[in-house]
Amino acid sequence: MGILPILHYPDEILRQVSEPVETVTDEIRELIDQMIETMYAAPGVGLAANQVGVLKRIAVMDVSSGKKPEALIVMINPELLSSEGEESYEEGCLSVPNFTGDLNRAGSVQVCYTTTEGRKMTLCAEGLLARAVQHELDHLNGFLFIDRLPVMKRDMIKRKIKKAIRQGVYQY
Ligand code: GNR
Ligand code: NI
Repeated sequence: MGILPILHYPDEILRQVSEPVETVTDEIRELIDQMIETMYAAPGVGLAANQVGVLKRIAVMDVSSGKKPEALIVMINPELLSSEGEESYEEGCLSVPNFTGDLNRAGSVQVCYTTTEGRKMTLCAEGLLARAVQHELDHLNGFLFIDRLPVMKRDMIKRKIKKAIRQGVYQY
């Protein structure tokens, strides 16, 4: 067990497309345990494996932020089956610390995935969980929420991060 360092934009690892998990080995389960610990420590409501430098299609989520143990969801090889509606919500990301932006995404989604036990599951999500699912799926495909912001807002965030890096007050 242990908390893993979270990669920050503009790390190129965050831009790679992650590979499907073939079999859920002990090594994968160990990684998942560390991802869970890292997500709760951050704290965050979700975490994708590439945020801790592993290019595998794994995401963990808990929109109760650890208040309800049963709210923890581990998705291996998640696939979006359908999405419905549109909602605006203020989104943030542990890999883009200190910046948020309002984003339109589907209000509800249906997603299938493999569980830690190797079972296939289908989940219907709405609200913050639907938001987190779409955000984590983006990570697995090399996207960040800032890519979906209006160009003005996106460029402003990128400029501020560049400046912060120059000043040595932003670590990545
Ligand atoms: O902790 C997180 N909060 C959040 C808020 C709104 C929309 C998405 C998220 S996910 C984010 C954690 C994270 O970066 N996961 O990849
Ligand atoms: Ni994120």
